[in-house]
Parts: sequence; C-alpha cells; structure tokens
Amino acid sequence: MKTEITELLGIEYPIIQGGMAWVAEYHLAAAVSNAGGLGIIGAANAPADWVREQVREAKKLTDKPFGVNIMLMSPYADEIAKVVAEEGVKVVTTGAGNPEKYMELWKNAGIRVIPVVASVALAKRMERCGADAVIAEGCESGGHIGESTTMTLVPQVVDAVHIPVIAAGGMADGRGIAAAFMLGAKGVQMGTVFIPTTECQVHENYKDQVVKAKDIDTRVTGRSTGHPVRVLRNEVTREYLEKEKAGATFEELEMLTLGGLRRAVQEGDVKRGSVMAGQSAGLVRDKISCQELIDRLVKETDALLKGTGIYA
Ligand code: TUI
Repeated sequence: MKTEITELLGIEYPIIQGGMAWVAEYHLAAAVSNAGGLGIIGAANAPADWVREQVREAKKLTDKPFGVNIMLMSPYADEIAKVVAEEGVKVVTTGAGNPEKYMELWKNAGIRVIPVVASVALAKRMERCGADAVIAEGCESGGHIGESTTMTLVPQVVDAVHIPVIAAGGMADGRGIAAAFMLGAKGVQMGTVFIPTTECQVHENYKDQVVKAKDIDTRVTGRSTGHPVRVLRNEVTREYLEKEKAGATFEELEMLTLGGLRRAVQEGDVKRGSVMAGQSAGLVRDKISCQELIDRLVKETDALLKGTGIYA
C-alpha cells in the first residue's frame, strides 16, 4: 500500500490513528506505529510537560515514526508547539483551529505538518502556508466536528489542493478505506476503531460501549453553542439535547459536560461522562491488538483494490 502518504511519513501503510483527546496516549500510539501505521499522541487539553513525557515514553516503545496531535483550543497550545520541535517529533497533526502561526517553527524543525480540516477554505489556506498534507475530516467522526460528510468533503478538498489528502470520518474497515481511496484520498485517519484495541488504555466500560454501539447510537451535542461534539448517547446527552432545545445558556450546557471525557475514559463512567466516538462505532465489534487490526484492514483493502492501480 505505497502512496504519497507512506512516502512522506516513512511508514508501511497509509493508516493514521486519530489524535483522540484523553484516549490517544503513548501505549496506543507506539502500538499503531509498530504495526506499520502512524500512531498519534493526542495532546488535547493536557499541559506541555505531560506531552513531553508522553513523547519520551513512546520513543522507548518504538523506533518507528509517530506524531502528536495539537488541539488548538488548548490553553497550552503555544507551549506544546515548542515541545514537539524540541523533542524531535516527526509529524504534527492539528485540530479545532488554524495552526498557521506555528508553521514556520515546525517547518524549521523538519516536522511534517498535517492539519485536520473540515472545510475546503481551510484546506487551501493550509496548503498556501506550507502544510505537507491535510486530513479532511467529515462529520461522521467523533469529538469536535464540522458540517460536511466525508463523502462530500474529501473529493472537494482533493479537487482544491495539490498536496495529498487523508480522509477521516466513518471508516472502520477495508471497505471504508477502499472508498476513501476512490474519493481521491492517499491515506486514512481512523479513531473509533482503535478504541477497543488491547493497547488502548481507556476504561473497559468505554471499550464495551463502543463495541455495543449500533448505527444510530451517536448524538451531536453543542450545535447551538457553535461547538458541535459527537458522542455515544447516554443520560447526559439526553439531558443536554433537551436543555439545548429549550434554549439553555452556554454556561448551563457546559456544566453538564465539564470533565466528562476524563470521567468516561479514566473512571469508566459511561452513563454521566462524554463517550466521544464516531458513527463508525456501529461497525466496530472486536477487541483485538493494533497489529491484528491493521493486518486485517490492509488485507480487506487489498482484496478490494488489488490491481486497480490506486496504490502501488
Ligand atoms: O479537533 C477535532 N476533534 C476533536 S478536538 C476535541 S477536544 C475536546 N472537545 C470538546 C470537549 C472536550 C475536548 C475532541 N475532538 N477534529 C478536527 C477538527 N477540526 N474538526 C473540526 C475542526 C475544525 C473546525 C473549525 C478546524 C478548524 C476550524 O476553523 C478554523 C478556522 O480558523 O477557520
């Protein structure tokens, strides 16, 4: 599965693990990289020292390239931007904002920069300011999302830029990966499918919730506040959406979700916590290792695309 993305990043398969807040820590990232994909440590809202430590721990577990995702709304984003350069991180992905002001620092440090975008406009802007590739993320994804679906966003971004495009949102098996290639993507980013893997350190309740989820089990909270977030439905999403419909204030709604992701990930409180996951949760059935998962994804994709010339 050689594509512009495997070449750019020096990896075996063009499969990138999403930088999931609180979920994507170094055990998972190292396991994905060791299995031939690109593992990512999600910096989320964590302080810069936590990120530095995570990078150092990942290096003990793998000699392969891995990346850090910087969530640009984090109060620590400026500091983390420097830490990744100091620690010699090979790849940076960004989310929830425009990383333009860090671009020079990262390029000078030899970092491959791959912003996550949810629109054509931001993709074009990222290309102009020197991004090596973009991840076009559709609203099937978990967590903070944009407006467009993967099916519509990816080909429009592919048409708008010359740098390689990585598709994200909705893929959990070889069919999804093959479809992404058909849309013109040169790689995929997958998050939800990695949650129940053996190496992922989230609470077992969180893994079970993803495995149990059916097609219609995600909800999007926060559309009215301008910060839409896709999660698995539970007591809190029901309350949240009722309050949102009744015109609750931003502060009232925030109270319901504050610290919710940590509660779900670490304490396993899947009833009152925020269980972020994408719509592909309905496709995720197995608790297997990252190696088994990636081997299976590659085999399934190959069976569909062998001989099409889509990749070498
Ligand atoms: O960033 C994500 N997904 C995330 S971040 C996150 S952290 C968090 N969020 C809520 C509660 C607690 C923790 C969870 N999930 N995906 C990438 C992404 N980026 N999706 C959408 C965007 C985006 C949206 C608007 C990127 C840029 C943008 O506008 C930038 C601009 O200036 O135009």
